[in-house]
Amino acid sequence: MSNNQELADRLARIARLQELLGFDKFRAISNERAARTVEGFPEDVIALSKDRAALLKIDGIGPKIADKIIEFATTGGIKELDELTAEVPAGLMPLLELNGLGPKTVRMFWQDAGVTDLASLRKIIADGSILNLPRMGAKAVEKIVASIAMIEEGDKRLALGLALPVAEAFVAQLKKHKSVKQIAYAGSMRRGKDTIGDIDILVATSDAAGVAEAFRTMPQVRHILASGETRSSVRAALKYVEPPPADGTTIIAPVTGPTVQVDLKVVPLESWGAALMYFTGSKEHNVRLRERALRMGLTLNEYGLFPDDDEKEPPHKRGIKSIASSTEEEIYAKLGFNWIPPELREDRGELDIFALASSEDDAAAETKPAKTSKKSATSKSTKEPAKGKKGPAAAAPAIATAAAAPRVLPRLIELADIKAELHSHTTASDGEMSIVELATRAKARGFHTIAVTDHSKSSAIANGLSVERLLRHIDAIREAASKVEGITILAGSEVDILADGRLDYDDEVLAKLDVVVASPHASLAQDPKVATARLLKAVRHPLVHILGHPTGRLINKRAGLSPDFSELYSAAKEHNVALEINAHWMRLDLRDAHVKGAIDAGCNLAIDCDVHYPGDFDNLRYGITTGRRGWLTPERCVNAWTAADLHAWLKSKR
Ligand code: DGT
Ligand code: CA
Ligand code: CA
Ligand code: ZN
Repeated sequence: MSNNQELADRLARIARLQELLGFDKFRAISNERAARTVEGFPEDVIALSKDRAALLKIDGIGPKIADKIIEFATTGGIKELDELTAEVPAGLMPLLELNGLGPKTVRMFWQDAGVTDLASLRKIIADGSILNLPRMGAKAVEKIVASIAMIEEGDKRLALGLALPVAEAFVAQLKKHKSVKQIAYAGSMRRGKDTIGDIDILVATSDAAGVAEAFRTMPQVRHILASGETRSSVRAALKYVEPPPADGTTIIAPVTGPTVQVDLKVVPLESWGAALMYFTGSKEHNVRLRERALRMGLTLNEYGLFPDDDEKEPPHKRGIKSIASSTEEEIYAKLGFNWIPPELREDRGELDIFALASSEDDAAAETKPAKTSKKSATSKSTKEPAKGKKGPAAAAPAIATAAAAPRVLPRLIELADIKAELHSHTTASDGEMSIVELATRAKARGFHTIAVTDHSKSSAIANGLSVERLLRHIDAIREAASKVEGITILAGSEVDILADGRLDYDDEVLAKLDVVVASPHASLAQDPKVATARLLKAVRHPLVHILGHPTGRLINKRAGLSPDFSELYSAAKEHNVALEINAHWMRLDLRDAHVKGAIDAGCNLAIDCDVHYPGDFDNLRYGITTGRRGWLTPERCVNAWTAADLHAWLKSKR
């Protein structure tokens, strides 16, 4: 931050505090005005402060302000500010950020109702006492409530499952605009992260203004944050009624409730691939790509891949033709890579798969200028150590392995690979469907197997089954299995892992089940050591097949257990237990990084929907995305196995 900005911030703060303390308003105004002046002043005001007379010549700076500036210049602080700060509760200042709340009102809340921060403001709203305060009618309070919601969600990342439907609705609706040639969401959403900061939509169109207008007037748009020729930004309501009614009636988006930021960027059609790549990120992946381009004597930006001619002005602005720009495939290919699935673009090794190619260039870059010919770069590389390695001795085997390893990315799991659901609930516990309905829906999705796994006895809130009820339920499952053809219905249970790691049913009961999913549901704030012991005990249990939602985390709501994951992975591998990726967008547990850890450790994984309602099967996509982000292949996903392989594994534990 510049000197002027720092000084201006302090003066503005003084003004705010004076207002909250109810000082004569002209004092606050003079500080506020000085802040503006300093902020916009072309020279460094601090440097100027050596000459008091010069300061005083500046319009808006009187003797009192000049003294404060000189004090700040010499001591780095302003005593008056410290004194004022001490008089006002720290939580009060942020309330000034709320839309429609001026200092007078905040002061009134403080003095008349004892409000000192957001929490105490929320309290007088909740108990209705705010309505007894002057000028506080229902309308005014409603506005404050909406503003609090905005501020709170503004700094929270949103679950992918809440944001994705919004993005899809935007894309689907804008696609109808005839001028649209290409449209897609990019950013963390395209990479499939479990939470997103905002939605980034790219569009190539011959009518930028028309599309921007259509974007800003979508029914779910609640606030317009910015609107320019090539960039618009809005906050959109999360709950959106789909599909739009055919009769043309307006879709009513809720007026209050959570929103998400949506950015729209208009990009040229000829640089569609480059823009999509750039705005998909991640930043770290892009940095690696640009480094790679530079080593090849090229430069990569959101407009394309260009020859690097060391000119300051970007090549596309000088009419230079790109080497590749219209598709991602082309650009990756020109850089020596295969197309990288967006879920892998995190610089977690996805480019190092092509290690030989890049280490050649790394080695060349150390000894030669960037524009050496490819030939000399290659001949050098066998002698030079690769960058980042400790020396020739360490580098040699690394290069040898890279040469031996196949230079292709693994074939990641896809939605169509999934042929079994192994974690589902019926009306016997807390599900909404009967056994037959569940099985029929699974069959309609092309699954060969469904396991019915209702809750165990300790899950009282979830209507967990007593042993007696479970035994009857097993009979009911067997009977349904004999009635529904074309799918194998297995009798299972989602057995609670109790706080100490014991399971919720005795072994002789568990032995009657085809599938045992063991999951932690309570005591989820345990110490990591205790949690590790608890989960290991379940994994080592000879009758357990799957460790369900291993940490119990709920996105934005509950952190869940944090066991020693490497111990968990090795135990799961040793005991042939599959670790679950619970596909519900609220869980995504295991999460991406832990899936990668489990894959690297040699474990198998399960992707299950934890079906309670018919719609829950649709959460599979989130489980798949999370699996892909963890480099999961169909071979390592038990739900992608053939019926024969899956059933053989299940039986091996009986
Ligand atoms: P988010 O929204 O926080 O979940 O994460 P992203 O990855 O969607 O980030 P966002 O929305 O700030 O920007 C979208 C993409 O645009 C990002 O993944 C990479 C690209 N991008 C944005 N700013 C920069 C930048 O300063 N440098 C580079 N290399 N790329 C950027
Ligand atoms: Ca984003
Ligand atoms: Ca963004
Ligand atoms: Zn569960």
